[in-house]
Amino acid sequence: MRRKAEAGPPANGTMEFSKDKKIIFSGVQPSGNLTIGNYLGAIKNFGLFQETYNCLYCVVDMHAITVRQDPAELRRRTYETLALYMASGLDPEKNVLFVQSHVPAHAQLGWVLDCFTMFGELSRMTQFKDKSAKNAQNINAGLFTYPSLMAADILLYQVDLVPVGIDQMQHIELTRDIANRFNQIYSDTFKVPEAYIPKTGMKINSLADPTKKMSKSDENQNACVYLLDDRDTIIRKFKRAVTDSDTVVKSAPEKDGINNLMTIYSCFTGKTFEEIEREFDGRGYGDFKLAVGEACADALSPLQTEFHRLMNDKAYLETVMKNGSDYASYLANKTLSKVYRKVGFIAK
Ligand code: AQP
Repeated sequence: MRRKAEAGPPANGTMEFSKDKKIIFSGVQPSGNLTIGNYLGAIKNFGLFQETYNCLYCVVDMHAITVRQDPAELRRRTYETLALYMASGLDPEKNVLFVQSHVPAHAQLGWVLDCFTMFGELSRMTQFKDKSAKNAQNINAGLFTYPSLMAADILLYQVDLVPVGIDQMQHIELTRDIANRFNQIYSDTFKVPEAYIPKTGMKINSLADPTKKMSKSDENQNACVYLLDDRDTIIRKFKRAVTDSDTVVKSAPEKDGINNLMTIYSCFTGKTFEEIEREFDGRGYGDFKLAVGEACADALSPLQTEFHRLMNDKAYLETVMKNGSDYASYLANKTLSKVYRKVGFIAK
């Protein structure tokens, strides 16, 4: 599909949204090396929608600086996150792939929405409490107002559905509250979005402490399996995963470690918990851990090959970013102008 040359969508890209399709938006922070938690909870599911929805997927670099980042690392990870989106199957001809800081409307709407988000609401956000505890030396205003910027990311595009892991549910609920509040004051302006949370994989836990979420910013490298870990490292990490003193591969409420490994195995193989229990009947945790490691390494291998191919072609990644941000800006500015007019700003 070609874009129109007259006023309207930019002409340099290759895709244009269909009026008949609903809209999807999601993002990932380039705040560390991406883990299988990010993949199974979010990125793997993004590809499910590309034929049936209009999809926008963003690398949210502005969110990443709420925690101090090394600038060169942040730049590298921004390219890498985009390449991982594509290596996971997102076709830039069918999805708008872009970098948040390339579309100024995010920051512009973020400021407006800051003025429609309550201090008490932000204070209750679990992620703010967790990250402030982890970064006690740098509890900055951006960390606190992160959810208003996330609301702007979503509301700019009149989004229907946001695929995320369960940890982001509280932020989506706040986004809905902000949208409803604004709509009530100024009449309908924003679509009120729904979250899409996968049934299996909504929360992958740490291999070192299976009561905690696996997080790319965890300092313990053995707690996480990174998407770019090599096969031996993946298998070694699963072999060392913390479980319990039982030996039977069977899910139970108190067996956090085994439940987590069963979830991961289920996500990578498509097997149900009952099938997994049957497969490992009479075999110990050792056999099971090895099988989880192998299934994970097998699934990630083609993704890694494609990732390395893409990373060798920075110019292509930059073209994808540029086309994506041009089209995203075109869509975002429509909502932003409406918002500016409604709150009483004078049009330029
Ligand atoms: N462990 C997880 N299980 C399932 N889903 C997860 N997600 C993150 N961790 C898990 C989902 O991945 C998407 C991108 O997350 P993000 O980068 O926006 O930030 P996050 O949720 O804070 O992820 P991390 O890995 O914990 O990053 P850091 O350590 O930087 O804070 C989201 O959809 C998220 O739900």
